[in-house]
Amino acid sequence: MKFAYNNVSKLSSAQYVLLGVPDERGSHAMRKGSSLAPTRIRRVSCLRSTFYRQKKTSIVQSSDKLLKMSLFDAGNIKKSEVSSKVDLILRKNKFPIILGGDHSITVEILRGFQHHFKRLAFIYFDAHPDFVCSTRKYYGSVVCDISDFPYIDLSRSLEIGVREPEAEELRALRTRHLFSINPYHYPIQDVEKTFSIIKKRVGGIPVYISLDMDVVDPAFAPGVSTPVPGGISSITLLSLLRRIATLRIVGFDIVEVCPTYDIQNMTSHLAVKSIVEFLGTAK
Ligand SMILES: [Mn+2]
Repeated sequence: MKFAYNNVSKLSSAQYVLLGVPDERGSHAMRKGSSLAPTRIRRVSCLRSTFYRQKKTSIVQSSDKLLKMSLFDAGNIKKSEVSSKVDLILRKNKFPIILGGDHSITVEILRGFQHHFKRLAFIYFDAHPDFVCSTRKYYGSVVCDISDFPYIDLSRSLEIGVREPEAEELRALRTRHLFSINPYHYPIQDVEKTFSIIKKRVGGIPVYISLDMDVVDPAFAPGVSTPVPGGISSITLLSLLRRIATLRIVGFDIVEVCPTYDIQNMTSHLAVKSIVEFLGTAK
């Protein structure tokens, strides 16, 4: 089953290319199941976005931009294929949207960016900094792993929603000068203010968005591998994505959705809505 908004039959005619990576080998979480997310998110996208009005209609036509955009769902791929596939998508001037899987997939995605950008900022939505450097190549070391890439500019990047850091990660954030908007110290729900900070930080250079669904409060997104209370609401996330979509965004991933712990697929619904709102407002 393809993502509901798939509307072209080949990669070359698409503006956006969606890929699923059903792999959770990089996760150390007790809760298993994030490898089921790409398939579940697609199925949920079709459930909600398809309805009957005279005849079967395939998508909710919520904006002109959404109607005009072209998206190709290229299916699921192996983690080992991610960087070369992303490289190919970028070589063809397309925009990659990747569904994980665990968060370590982001490292493989950004490896695929290396020949395309001299300088790249990231916006990292996550309850955790993922900035462990004492252990590497797993979902807790993503930021340390990607900071090895010379084109990643930590001084222009930021994390949003971090509320359960390890001591080692707090030190890394400080010494490596990675900015973090922490919900204990800052009202992230003030979307305009938050966006003005984001814009000041990443504005003017190409930006990659990584969305770990555990940034959202478990009340809105219970189906994640490592839920942490005190997260942002669905509407805060969606409003921020709509603002961020107007910047120079060059890629987007959604990771750590864990369907086995979800309630009525509400986390997959939010994942679909996140993509749709992004597509509906992106430049
Ligand atoms: Mn993460």
